[in-house]
Amino acid sequence: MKYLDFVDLKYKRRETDMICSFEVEPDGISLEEAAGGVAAESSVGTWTELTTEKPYVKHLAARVFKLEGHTAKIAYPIDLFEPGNMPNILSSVAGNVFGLKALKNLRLTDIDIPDILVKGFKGPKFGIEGIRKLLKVPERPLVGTIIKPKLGLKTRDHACVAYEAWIGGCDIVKDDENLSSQRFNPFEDRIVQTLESRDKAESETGERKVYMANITAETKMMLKRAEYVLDHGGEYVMVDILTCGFSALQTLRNQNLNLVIHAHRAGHAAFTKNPNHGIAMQVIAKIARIIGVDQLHVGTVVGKMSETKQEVLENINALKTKMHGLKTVMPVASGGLHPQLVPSLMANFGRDFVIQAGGGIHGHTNGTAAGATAMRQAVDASLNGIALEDYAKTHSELYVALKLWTPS
Ligand code: CAP
Ligand code: MG
Repeated sequence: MKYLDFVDLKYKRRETDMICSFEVEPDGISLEEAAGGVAAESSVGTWTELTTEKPYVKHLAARVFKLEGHTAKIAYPIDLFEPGNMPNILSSVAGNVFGLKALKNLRLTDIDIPDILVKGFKGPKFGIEGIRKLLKVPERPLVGTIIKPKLGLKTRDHACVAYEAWIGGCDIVKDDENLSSQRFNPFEDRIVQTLESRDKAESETGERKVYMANITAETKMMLKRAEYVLDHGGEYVMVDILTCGFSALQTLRNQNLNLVIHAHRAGHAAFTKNPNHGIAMQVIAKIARIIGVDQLHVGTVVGKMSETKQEVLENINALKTKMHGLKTVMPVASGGLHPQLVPSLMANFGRDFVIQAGGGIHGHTNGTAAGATAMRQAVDASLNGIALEDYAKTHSELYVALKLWTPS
């Protein structure tokens, strides 16, 4: 089969087909041939016709069934894939194709995995509903912080900063994406001491508090650390899902541990940021949901990272839209956030999300606890439709935060 043999604009997609949308920018060949090339190289074909081809292979060929502008929709017959094996699926549809010389740029913008394949994965264990039940926070956005500085704090100091954040009003405290078990803050000591801080903060505030321990490591070690968190009364783990890889994430989820999985996406922008090439974040979001994370970073629109409003709304939609009976995933807004941004965050996210701030809490002039309180005050004001400036007149922590971070 030649590249053009993989183009069939009369093809009627089947319910069991996987459907991928690509933005295709050819280099020196026609758009149709380039789109056919993507279908070929991501299914059964290669750059030339094969003498080894058997007629029974043809039914496995992916088909370009729609070509509008530079958007190609490709249908992949289900038998191309091994059920329950996400790396295998991605090695086809998100594998070699990005490197073809015949393509100037190629971007996988969306993926629709059929019910029969989704059933091979666990999906989220808790989802938005389960997390709200666990934290006993029925409605408002959750407030979280990342321990800062990212690295370097000794275990004792880490646990103290966590305590301050919880006492000030944070629901969630998490490790930063690059903290694992370095000499200055070994994993097991950190778990014990930080969960002690959590318990103390819970008994003093009467609020449920959670700690998202970063278990990112070699897979066996990651499972051991997840068990350690569970054995010491932890309820959440966090994983850098892209640097760990979907295989490791699947292994963790398939243990079916009674732990909420928070997914950090460190490294995503290497292939999600360039609007003409790579993989759109909403594709990653759907994959992570199908495998079974409970929370995922989706961008902020207003913070320090570069995602557009449209991209962030697409990411949120990928986590919350109806999808083959899967639970929803809690979107996480993080990156350069501070109290002044809460109203615009809620305008884009609604109430079902986590507002996660590191610098925007630990950078507060009066310290971490005041920073956390200011963030809660901003949420309370926004929930009640009160302008932050007005609320700040009677809430000093918020007043200080607005002074500090409101652009002049
Ligand atoms: C935020 C953060 C998060 C990023 C991740 C950081 O800290 O801890 O890792 O938000 O990006 O290390 O930058 P600040 P994204 O609150 O101090 O900015 O959420 O876009 O994946
Ligand atoms: Mg971070």
